[in-house]
Amino acid sequence: MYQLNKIVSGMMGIAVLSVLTMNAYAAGAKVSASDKKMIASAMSAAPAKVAKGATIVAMEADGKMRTVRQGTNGFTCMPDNPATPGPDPMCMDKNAMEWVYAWIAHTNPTPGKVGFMYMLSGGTDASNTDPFATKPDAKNHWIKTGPHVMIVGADASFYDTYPKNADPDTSLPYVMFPDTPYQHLMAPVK
Ligand SMILES: [Cu+2]
Repeated sequence: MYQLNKIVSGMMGIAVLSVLTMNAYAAGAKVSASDKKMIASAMSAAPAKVAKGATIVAMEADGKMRTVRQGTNGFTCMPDNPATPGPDPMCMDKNAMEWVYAWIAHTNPTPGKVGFMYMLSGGTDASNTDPFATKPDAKNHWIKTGPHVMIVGADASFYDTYPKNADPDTSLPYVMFPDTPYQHLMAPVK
C-alpha cells in the first residue's frame, strides 16, 4: 500500500517547494519542475498507456488532493510518498480512489465496491497489520514489496483465500491489513 497518513508531513516540503516554483514560473505558465517530477513519478506506477491517459493528483500539506494534470481514462495516479524509504507511486481506478479516500478519512470503504490499483514501481509500508502505522515498531518492520497490483474493497471471503501474515512473503499474493476494513490483496507481477 502507501503511507498516506505519513504523506501529509512528507509532502509539506514539496508543497512549499511547489508554491515557490509556481511563483518563479508564473510568467511562463509552464508546468513547474516539481510538478513534472511528480507527474513522472506518478506515471511510473502503471503501464505506459494507462499512465498517459490518467489524471495526476498530489496531496497537499492540508491533506487535500490537488489535480496536477487532468486525465481522460478514469485512472488516477499519485506520486511517490517521500516519507517512506522506497518508491511507492500508484495508479487506481475510480472505486480504488474512493477506497483510498475512505482510508485517509478513517471511514469504512463502501462494501462491495471492488477497486483495482497498479503499483508497478513497488511499495513500502510501515506495517502489514496496522493500516495507520506511520513507522515500524518492535513487532513490525518496513514491508517492501516489488512491482504489484492490488485489489481493494472485495468481499471478506475473497481475502480469506490468501495468506494473512504480519510478515508476509511478498513474492506471492498476500493480504495487507488483514481482517480490518482496509484489507486488500497485494499481488506481485514480476
Ligand atoms: Cu500496494
